Amino acid sequence: MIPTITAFERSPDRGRGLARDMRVRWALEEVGQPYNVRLLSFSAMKEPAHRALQPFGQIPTYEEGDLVLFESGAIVFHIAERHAGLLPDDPNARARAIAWMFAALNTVEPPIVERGAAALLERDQPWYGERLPLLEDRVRGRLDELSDRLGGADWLDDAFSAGDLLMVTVLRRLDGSRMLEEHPNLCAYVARGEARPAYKRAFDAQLAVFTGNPPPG
Ligand code: GTB
Repeated sequence: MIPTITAFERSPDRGRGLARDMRVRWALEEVGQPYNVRLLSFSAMKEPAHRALQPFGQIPTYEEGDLVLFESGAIVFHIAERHAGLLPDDPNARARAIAWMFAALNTVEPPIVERGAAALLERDQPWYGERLPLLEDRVRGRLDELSDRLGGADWLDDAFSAGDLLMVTVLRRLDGSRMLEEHPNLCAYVARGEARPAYKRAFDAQLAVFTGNPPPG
């Protein structure tokens, strides 16, 4: 059964792979699962037909036979559970990889999203200049801690896992902020993720939505 995911018809990032369908595409590419993509306009995302799949009117969603999923983390977890390659077989290593999935989404992503939302939506507010350093300090705190834990390792817990996949996509949202560059090991970590062939295929596929040039094959 070929799953279908949803993605932006016109991504505000102009195909830089920052929208959350990227993590789902990457997971599917890592496990070698072909997939279809249904592109949605912003208005279609808010229609009842899409809200029946995604209660908050967002992308991505995942449809596979009778199964409909939303939340990118839940979708990546489902893919990792059903296919080899994204979670270790050893039960303890598997549990630790899942902990890193939650850490990416619950501990590291929120301050990054908060900062991004402020930069996008609050820039004209008189208090923006005072608020931004506070938001950036929160991001820096998390990056310091993550950098300390990663140290000189390639991945967060031995082999590459769905935890790394999510963490790399979360850190990529700092693109252009110069905050990641304060931690060379985190920059190298993100670059290692981006160098994976599955990542490149996923990136090219979502960029093609923006350029209108689908990758060959
Ligand atoms: N928790 C949900 C999940 O993980 O699936 C969050 C899903 C979500 O935020 N989806 C966004 C969306 O549909 C797209 S990814 N937004 C439209 C809406 O809420 O009305 C967030 C995103 C959007 C754009 C960029 N960008 O252009 O850089 C980056 C990230």
